[in-house]
Amino acid sequence: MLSELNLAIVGHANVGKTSLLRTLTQDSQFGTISNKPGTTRHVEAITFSLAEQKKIIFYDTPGLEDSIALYDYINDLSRDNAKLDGVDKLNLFLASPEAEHQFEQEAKVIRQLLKSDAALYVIDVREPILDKYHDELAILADGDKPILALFNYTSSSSPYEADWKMLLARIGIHAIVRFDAIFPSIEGEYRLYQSLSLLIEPAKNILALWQERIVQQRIERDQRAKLIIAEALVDVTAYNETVKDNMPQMVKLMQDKVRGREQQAINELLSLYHFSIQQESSENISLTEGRFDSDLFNKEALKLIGIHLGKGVFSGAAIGAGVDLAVGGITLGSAALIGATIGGLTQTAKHYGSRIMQKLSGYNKMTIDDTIICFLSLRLLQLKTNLNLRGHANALPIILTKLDEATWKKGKLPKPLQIARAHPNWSSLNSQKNKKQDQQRQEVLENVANELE
Ligand SMILES: Nc1nc2c(ncn2[C@@H]2O[C@H](COP(=O)(O)OP(=O)(O)O)[C@@H](O)[C@H]2O)c(=O)[nH]1
Ligand SMILES: [Mg+2]
Repeated sequence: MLSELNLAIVGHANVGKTSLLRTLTQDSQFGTISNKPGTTRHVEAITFSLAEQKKIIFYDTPGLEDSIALYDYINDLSRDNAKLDGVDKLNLFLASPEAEHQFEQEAKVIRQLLKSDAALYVIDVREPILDKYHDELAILADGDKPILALFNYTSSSSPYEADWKMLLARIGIHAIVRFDAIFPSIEGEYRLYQSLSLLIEPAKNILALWQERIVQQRIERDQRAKLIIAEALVDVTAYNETVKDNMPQMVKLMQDKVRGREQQAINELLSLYHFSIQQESSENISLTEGRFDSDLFNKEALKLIGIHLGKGVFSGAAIGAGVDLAVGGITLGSAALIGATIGGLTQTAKHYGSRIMQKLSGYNKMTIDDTIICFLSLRLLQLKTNLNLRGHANALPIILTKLDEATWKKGKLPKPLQIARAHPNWSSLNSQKNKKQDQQRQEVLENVANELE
């Protein structure tokens, strides 16, 4: 049994080696990915310590760029000595002057291959078989290491898969798995490690521990994500402000604080899952450079993910006191009194001023509307679902899809969250100083998190 598994990721430039490693290690920060060949210039190791003092070490290698010339060079070097086997030939090459010059990059790959226990040979199956791939494989096969071939880019089918299988078989490589580094499937990953375990029997134990660790990491991230969301929801639900003379200004202040709180939760989720997102998009609700494109207080955005609110809700009737979107997602005090003022509130913005203030005298708490809190929860939950399934080499924008019918989207807060309404001191958005982190708040957080299934 091995105590340490050294696994080299090899293959031509630009076939997705670095992408594969990001996906397998669930870390989008690893290495540099680019559609320009030759982005990875050195061997880069990433080590994971496992239980039972075992280790797995992945090596990302540069692409074998000039394999045709290298193949000829190696054969020239060993021409006069028919007794040399593959490993001898590679060592002869590594000791030769060109290993430091013309083939410096290729030498790094071969050195790493010889030091590793096995190699994953990554193939872009969209490519037809060219001479350079043939020569590259012949060189790698000389290393006499167990090689698992990985067909990458398999999310769409390729006419060349059969040709690749034939070429691999002729070189003695029969272990093949299909995968996609950008759109990985859990089963694909499972099959990958099963195949490796068969190929490198002594590493079976390490591979099992590694898989356990990955599964455990998924579970922990999901649980932690729920708490991050619950905390944001409690903060926003418990938040209130006292009505002052200038209500539109107060509404804006509250909206900004809640937007900021949503952003904080998004940042925490992205960092929890080790994602950095920088791409652009304009579909549905998408995340651009780590921010949702559409505003939390935007009525159209609610519709986009499938929340169709009846008129009643918007006018405040359906959810008790909710004047909500009429004043930008902020709910005012008491149902009875608000009921009397709805006419005035929903008509035009100019009613927001002191005239309303007069009508509201005696009712001075402003809170965030249930609908907005539900919308917030859906946005964050959708983001969590997306991050749970997302490959770490995927740099495409995150787009929230439409939702199924659910209580949350009908604009009703779950019971555990409703409790937070009565505890303004639980909210980090409130300026009250006595933010004691009491036991009950912690319980509510956990209960809310449990509702987030
Ligand atoms: N669609 C798709 N694109 C991929 C896949 N693997 C890599 N890419 C893209 O191919 C390009 C090269 O990937 P990279 O990991 O840098 O390749 P390397 O040179 O072998 O390390 C990048 O633009 C990746 O986003 C895959 O499985 N599917
Ligand atoms: Mg690379």
